[in-house]
Amino acid sequence: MSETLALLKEGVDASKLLQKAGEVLKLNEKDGFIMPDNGYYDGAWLWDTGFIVMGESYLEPEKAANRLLNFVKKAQWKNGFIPHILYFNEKAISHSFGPEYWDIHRSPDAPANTFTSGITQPPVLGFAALKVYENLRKRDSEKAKDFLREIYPPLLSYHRYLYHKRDPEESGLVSIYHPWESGLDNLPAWEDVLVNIDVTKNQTNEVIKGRKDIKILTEKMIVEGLEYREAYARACEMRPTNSDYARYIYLLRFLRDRNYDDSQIYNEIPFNVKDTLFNSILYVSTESLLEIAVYFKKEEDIKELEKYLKKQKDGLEKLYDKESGLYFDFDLYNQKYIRRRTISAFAPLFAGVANYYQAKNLFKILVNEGVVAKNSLLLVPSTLRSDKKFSTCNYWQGPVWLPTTWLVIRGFEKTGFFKEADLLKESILDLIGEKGFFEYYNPETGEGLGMREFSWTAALAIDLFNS
Ligand code: 9WN
Repeated sequence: MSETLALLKEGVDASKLLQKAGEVLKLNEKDGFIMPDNGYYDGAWLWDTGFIVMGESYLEPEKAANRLLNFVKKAQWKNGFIPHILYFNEKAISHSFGPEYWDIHRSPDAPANTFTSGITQPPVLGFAALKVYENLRKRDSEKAKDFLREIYPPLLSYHRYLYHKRDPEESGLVSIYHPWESGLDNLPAWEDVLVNIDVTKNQTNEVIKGRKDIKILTEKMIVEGLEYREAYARACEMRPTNSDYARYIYLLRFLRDRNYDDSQIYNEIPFNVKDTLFNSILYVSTESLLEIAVYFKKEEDIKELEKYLKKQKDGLEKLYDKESGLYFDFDLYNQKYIRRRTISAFAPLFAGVANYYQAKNLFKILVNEGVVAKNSLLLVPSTLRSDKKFSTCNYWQGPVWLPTTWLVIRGFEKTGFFKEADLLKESILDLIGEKGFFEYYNPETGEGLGMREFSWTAALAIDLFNS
């Protein structure tokens, strides 16, 4: 065990770190929501919000419950859909593409007077709600019950939207329409699908002008002492490329031009993927909804939710590839598996779908092909080293992120690999203790990358410390 962790375990640095984590969440609060960081990401993101309220619920459960309720109430569309960004107003100065790009009010389902994106993100809200409930119950069981009663119907209608509109062929697996919906924006897997999309030079040039993310990141590094050219080069190294972005915008327009109407989109969109990570997360959130339905004795809902789960489990099992020992996403548009070595391959552990032998093998792969940092602790990279796109600093192409690390830790726990899960937990907490709450980290040097004082890093550290 490393020195930092030993200190953390003794409770010396732990209390400091937890206090600091709480401060990060406060720092990033705006209009009653918690932004991913202090302003670069201007809005409330879906899966960030889920993870954030889980961590916050250990500190201030009532606040966390209200925050989650407000997010869902404000962001949800009339057809149950929950978007990946809730903007605070029409003029959000987002680092990327703001409300005007989405123009969501073309859809009759969009909420009036609210500005959101038109795509979703990994549906963590079901299990996040259950965690918030558990922590609130310790303080006030009546309030906890009221929270559950209020959050259940909108979440059920979100899941119904996903199971029906995103899986009309009833395969059990729901589809995503955009790399941003996966939450793992530039995962190497997506390049195999995005090749379907031809973008012109003009379209790429137009994107370059709109890339506030590179501009803001460059300015931040200049403030930290780098020269313009170096800062700009580093910013480009850490983020998706211009041609990725041109394709993101192509897909965004594809959805917008069809008024976000799934019946016009599903069979035509060139990015239609049965994503392992998205489906594993949905599976666990549906299990949580089932638990709530049982609690409130909702007989019809119980049958419905059990049906979704059974089909989805069968679907997830079909994504297993015996030869490599990994789970692969399925590209529905091109009818083929996407054989890339990414963190999504481990997500069925979290769903509890991977069996003992698969889990054992997955851990072996992580040790052999994952990244062992210099202090010999084991970090979970977003893309495995053996994938041809592996990079130590480019966004989801190798760097270590908290949400994916958390999913893998909880996944090994679910399959009974507690020692292995503990090693991963200790490694990541050690890294955070040493470096602080970064957006992501270089898996070899541990260097913090992207934005600082990042909300989900702080929130999930709180969760990992507590359970
Ligand atoms: C696009 C907020 C979000 C995360 C995503 C992460 C990144 C946005 C971007 O930041 O995505 O949605 O422009 O980089 O990839 O997982 O939710 O933290």
